[in-house]
Amino acid sequence: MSVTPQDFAAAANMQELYDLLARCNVQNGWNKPEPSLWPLPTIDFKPAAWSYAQARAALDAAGRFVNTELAERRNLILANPTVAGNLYPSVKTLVAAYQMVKAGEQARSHRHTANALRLVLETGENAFTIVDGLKIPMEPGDVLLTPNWSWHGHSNEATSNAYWMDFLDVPMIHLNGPMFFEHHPEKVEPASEISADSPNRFSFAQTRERLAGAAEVAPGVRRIELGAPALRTIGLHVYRLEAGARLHVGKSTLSAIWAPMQGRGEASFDGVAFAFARGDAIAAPLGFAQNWRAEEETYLLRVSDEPFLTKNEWLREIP
Ligand code: GTQ
Ligand code: FE2
Repeated sequence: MSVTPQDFAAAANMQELYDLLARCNVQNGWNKPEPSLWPLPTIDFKPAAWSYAQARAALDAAGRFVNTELAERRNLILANPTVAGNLYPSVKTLVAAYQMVKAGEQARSHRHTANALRLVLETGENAFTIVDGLKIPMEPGDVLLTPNWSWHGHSNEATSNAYWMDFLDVPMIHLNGPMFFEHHPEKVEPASEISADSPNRFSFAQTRERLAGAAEVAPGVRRIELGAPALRTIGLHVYRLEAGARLHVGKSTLSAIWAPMQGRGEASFDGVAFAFARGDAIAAPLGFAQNWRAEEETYLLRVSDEPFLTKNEWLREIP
């Protein structure tokens, strides 16, 4: 029986009001076990790290059992283990994966509303990502973009396997709902033209050159942005630390995944330290101060949700 205005008028006490509200699918906003708003961000995702040496061996094993007929992608999702039951995001807003395409193999073309990028770790000559009909060379240290709804597939025409890292904003799409995905009608999109200077490619050579001319942001530390921003939802920055240099990053609402493009050292999050080497992945969720130290000259790619946060004025320091 539906609740009438007269029922509310007749309520004799608070409990009777609560009983009526429950029958209308309404929760009172003043007496809840958990508040809906609170003064400062809560911490759920914690820092985590993955080793490329381990991931590479896992991909080689997968290469023995999983072919590109069976798999849309031969990839390993870096699900952050610090949140109980988490099977997908690396940080709240982003996911990273390792992927391998064998020598002579192709990964079929598709498109999706998720924005994606790759950091190339190992390739022979003539490994390509095909983006909207153009072959983009994949060389170690390159960062390649596949923006929202662009066709993309991978074609490894080299004599050795190709390994890289993928980064996607899929967790934002899971939250907001605008998920679309389709296969290319021709399986692998035909492409003959090689586009080495595509706006979707930031070659490592060009990144190194730009960093050499960039101003210091801290002693021995330089930083550039790739694109402005690279993707609507994802910002890309590369930091170069000289041997022995340190980088402090304050606590903020930014969520990022860091990937050393070269070098090695240690990253410490409020006292919890991870040694890192080239190709590793380090999840830096919101709410942790970071201290990076380079043991040799080190290039770090930072993949973050900065454009998404700044657009909404949600990028803030956390005291
Ligand atoms: O290479 O297109 O790791 O669509 C996850 C989803 C890679 C890709 C991933 C993808 C891709
Ligand atoms: Fe994709």
